[in-house]
Amino acid sequence: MDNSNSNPNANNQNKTSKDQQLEQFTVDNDGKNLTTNQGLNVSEDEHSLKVGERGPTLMEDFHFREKMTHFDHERIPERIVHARGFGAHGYFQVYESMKDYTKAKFLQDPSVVTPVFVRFSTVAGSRGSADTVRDVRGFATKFYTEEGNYDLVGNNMPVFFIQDAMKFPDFIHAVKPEPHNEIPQAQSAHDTFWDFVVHNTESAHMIMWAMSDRSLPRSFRMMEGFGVHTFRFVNEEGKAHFVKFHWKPVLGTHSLVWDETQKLAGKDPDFNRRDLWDAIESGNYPEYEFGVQMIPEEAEFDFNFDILDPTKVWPEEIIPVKIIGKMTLNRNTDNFFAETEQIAFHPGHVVPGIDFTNDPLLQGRLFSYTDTQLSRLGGPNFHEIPINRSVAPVHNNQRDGMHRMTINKGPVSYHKNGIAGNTPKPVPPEKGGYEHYTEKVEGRKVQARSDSFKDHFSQAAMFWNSMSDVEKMHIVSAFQFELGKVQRKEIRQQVVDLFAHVDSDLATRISEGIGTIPPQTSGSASSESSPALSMMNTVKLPLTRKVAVLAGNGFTDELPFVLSQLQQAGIIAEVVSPKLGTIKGKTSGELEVQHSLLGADSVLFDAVLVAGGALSVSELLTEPKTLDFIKEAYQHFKPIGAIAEGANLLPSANGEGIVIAQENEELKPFGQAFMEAIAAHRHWTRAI
Ligand code: HDD
Repeated sequence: MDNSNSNPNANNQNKTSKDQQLEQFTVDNDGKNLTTNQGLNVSEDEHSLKVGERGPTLMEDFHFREKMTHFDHERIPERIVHARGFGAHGYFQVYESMKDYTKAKFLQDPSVVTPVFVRFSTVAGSRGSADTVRDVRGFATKFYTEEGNYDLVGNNMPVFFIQDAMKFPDFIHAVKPEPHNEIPQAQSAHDTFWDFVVHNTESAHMIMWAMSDRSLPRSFRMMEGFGVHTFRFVNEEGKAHFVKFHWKPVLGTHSLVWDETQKLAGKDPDFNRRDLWDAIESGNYPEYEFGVQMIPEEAEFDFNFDILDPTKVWPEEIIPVKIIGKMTLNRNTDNFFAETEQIAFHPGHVVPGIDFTNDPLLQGRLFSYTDTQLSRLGGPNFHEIPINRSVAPVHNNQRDGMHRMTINKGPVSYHKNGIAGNTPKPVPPEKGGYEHYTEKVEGRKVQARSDSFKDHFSQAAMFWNSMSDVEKMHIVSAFQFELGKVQRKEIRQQVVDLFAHVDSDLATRISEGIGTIPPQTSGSASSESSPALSMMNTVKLPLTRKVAVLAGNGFTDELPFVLSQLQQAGIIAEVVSPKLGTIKGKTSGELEVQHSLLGADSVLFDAVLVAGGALSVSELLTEPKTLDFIKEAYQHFKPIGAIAEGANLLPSANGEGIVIAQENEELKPFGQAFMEAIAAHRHWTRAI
């Protein structure tokens, strides 16, 4: 990916306003004296103050006490959900003015660069859990706009488990480790989760997504994002549109294979965060296009689902996604805690031109987020933490509280006042002050749910109908794996019975092998399908894919040629060999070995290339892991290329995604075919 011309951070002049603001708070300790927090130079940092060399230790050692006290308080409460996350800085630009639909300033002018910070996360696991567990991924974006911070706090799935925020604590309690023994960590494969599902049937649609490969993203860079709720765009004239937000990754949407994710959880629990970090460090900046689906207010009731129901998608074939801009992530954090851990998102952080709807899930979220920051970040001044500061100036009469940083001058801290000329003063809407949309609302106070929210199965069936055979197979296996871990047989049966309401074929297939009675009814809750829901129909590009090049001393000359072909296409090739160091070619050339076979695994790569040369092949065979490495890549449906004798190590000489260069064959077409196989991501026909 050539980002050289599109990076506003490429030189000092082009730093975003947020980068410049953060710089004021950034401290570089390199080459500096060691001091206490009071600025006193410290002369001794290894030995506490004692009476004689063998003690006792003295209380008087203020540096020891300060160092220890700070250490003792280094931890803050982890997020109650989405505890494990990883973030990066970047910027957003709109492609064309959206002024017909919204007055949001950051969506008006393509030349305006809006700084962003994005935090990706898993939901259920603790902060130290593995990246690749089966889970929904959070996709939260903070836009530092000139009108204040706008937070789009979404997920990588477009629907949610529940329809009313009242149920959120129950749902989270059910999915988190069970309270009596705190088992299992970061997994939904346990009794309480599935007990919740069968008793809260509104979750059926989201369960289909959670059991699909969407739960196993190959990379944060290859993951869609969704605002989930229906929001509102409001333009200068006060005209409103209902709107749903989408992030579409430029690299396409791709997933791992379940067996691979489980192995990765042990081999590299940081797989997704390392991938994001490395991509940004190497200049392969992740890009996501921003899309909106819009429905004019008058059309609110034109659909066979309630557009305010967060368990429903708006099928893209009916309401197209208009692509309106692009986000690029181009800078890693300087400090994980200060930035990624302390960032505080809130769906209620909006700007003029973006408003809420009456979605009862969204309404509840509007309370929860600020509330959670109070205990997580220790008080009401978390907006002053550098990563949370808006780039727009902040002036109000809020005062004091724990950890207040701002020094507000003067005697006035109230409105209205005469002493300060009644400032800070409210700004009228026509001058940019936020005005809530004047929606007309009437009705009785009730604790109930609209009948229009009560169809729990049609879109779950639509999702199932939209999947390819392989995707369906993975969904069934996921259900079987999860339910296989459920101890209570009656819950397993209830799940089968519940999903019989979605699609009897699905339920019958789930039922096979989990000791339950298959459904007695047949049929499906919907005959509709939406091709946009299948990941098979996504963008397929070889860019930034990682290839393990298995080679030993004596590799033949074709290898360097193919490697340069791959490099030119933006593919990352890393040499794996029995030993670290360098390996020599049969006639010429030398290659640096990046991984010894001991430390490398096929699950860490997207594809495998085996070098030619009888010597190289026999050296590879001195390490028994070589054959397992290739076999595992094959079982995970990955593309495998081999040059000449290298083909002898393959478990199969033909089949989808297997590309072999015979001796003396022209190499260019081989390289091309291998790259196409890499772009295809996985070669699923091996499974059928
Ligand atoms: Fe939430 C965090 C996304 C429903 C209450 N949520 C949180 C994060 C994401 C989401 C991405 C992590 C943000 C970060 O990286 O710091 N949440 C969602 C989506 C939902 C949703 C897409 C449904 C459409 N959430 C939801 C409900 C409630 C919450 C219904 C409660 C009423 N969520 C929280 C929270 C968290 C949070 C407890 C935990 C940490 C935090 O906010 O800052 O307030």
